[in-house]
Amino acid sequence: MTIEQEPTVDIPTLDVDPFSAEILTQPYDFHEQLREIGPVVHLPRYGVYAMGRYDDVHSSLVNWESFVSSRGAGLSDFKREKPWRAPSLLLESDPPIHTAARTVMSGVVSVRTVRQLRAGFESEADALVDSLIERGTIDAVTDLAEVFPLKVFPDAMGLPAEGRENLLPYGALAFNAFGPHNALLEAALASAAPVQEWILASCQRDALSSDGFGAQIWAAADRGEITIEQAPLLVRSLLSAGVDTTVYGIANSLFALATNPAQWTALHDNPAGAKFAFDEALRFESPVQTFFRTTPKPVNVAGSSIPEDSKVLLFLGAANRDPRKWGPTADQFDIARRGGGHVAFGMGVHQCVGQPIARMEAEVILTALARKVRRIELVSEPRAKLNNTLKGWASIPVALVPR
Ligand code: OVM
Repeated sequence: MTIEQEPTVDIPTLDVDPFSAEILTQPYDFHEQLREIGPVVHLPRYGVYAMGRYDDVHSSLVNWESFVSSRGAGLSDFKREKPWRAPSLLLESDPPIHTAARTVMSGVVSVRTVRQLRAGFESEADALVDSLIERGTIDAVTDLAEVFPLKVFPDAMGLPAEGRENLLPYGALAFNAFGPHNALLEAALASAAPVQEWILASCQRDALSSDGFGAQIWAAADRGEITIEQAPLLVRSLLSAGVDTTVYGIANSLFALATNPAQWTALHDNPAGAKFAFDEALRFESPVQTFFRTTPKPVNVAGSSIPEDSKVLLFLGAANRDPRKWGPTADQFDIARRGGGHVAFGMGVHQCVGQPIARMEAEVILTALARKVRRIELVSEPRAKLNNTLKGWASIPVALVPR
């Protein structure tokens, strides 16, 4: 190790593994420790720096020149290690290369294109919720949060029906791969080969229908806005980031609502509040807990100097519960809060490009539930789902009491 890589003396150290099963399932005490100990903390376990305060996480996300993405948004530094797949043109790039890709994607997943999908999503949501109410007791994850996005999103992409079971394992792999090479990543990699092959094949023009997001990306290549070689990589971004994230976001919303009955009642009384409930749920239990950046130069954060070539772990989930930003009730789920301003979608040039469709999916399914379900009650212990980046649930058994 060279001198520049030693931690700066005034940066405190935390001898903790944030990717251990304990912290992945119950991160909030650790988050508090992280925020309280200082603006920047060194984690010797991985030789990285970390931030958990809202203001510092926010400023670092916005400062793409000092905190670059082109060396990877995970623990691995692409300058030193070969990435597990070809780097994403969106997530793992910096301006100006990032800009052309981003511009195309913002056009494809725009508020306008998503508006056209809304009515179709609403009828899917109504039908699903009706059938679940009929059953009475369901699993809010496997019967609901996984089912809805896995129907509407691949349809909107223009994917064939066959092989869609590969989408969740691929997302799980991609998000585990941002973390260390631990047992979680090992397990995800073990069965990954056929999954990766299906995803790769599904990014090609002839695998996609002529009217979906996939076709629109290929059309942008035909117009010369991106190259033909870039088109399948951009399709891959939507398939990587577009499924698990929404499944976790919907499941986490349902967990928060089911365990806070007064909040469910408030939503049932005013289903139009679904979009605010979703933002508050993303703040309260952020599906994407962390992303890394890399410092191409030394950088000063609130008086702490982070050395050049450092990996920096930004705790979105900790920033979203920082009492400095959210006040003394930061740890409470309150749909009246108006949690806008959270960093669950990131911030700055890389802020989630799929946001319009993610928000619409969540709003539509939560609205259908709010209208039709008077109470949602846990019937047995929820089971956490472990992932190096995503926080959420494998199972949330609930009873749905119709209105
Ligand atoms: C990508 C991407 C973007 C955001 C998240 C992500 C797997 C992937 O462009 O491939 O997670």
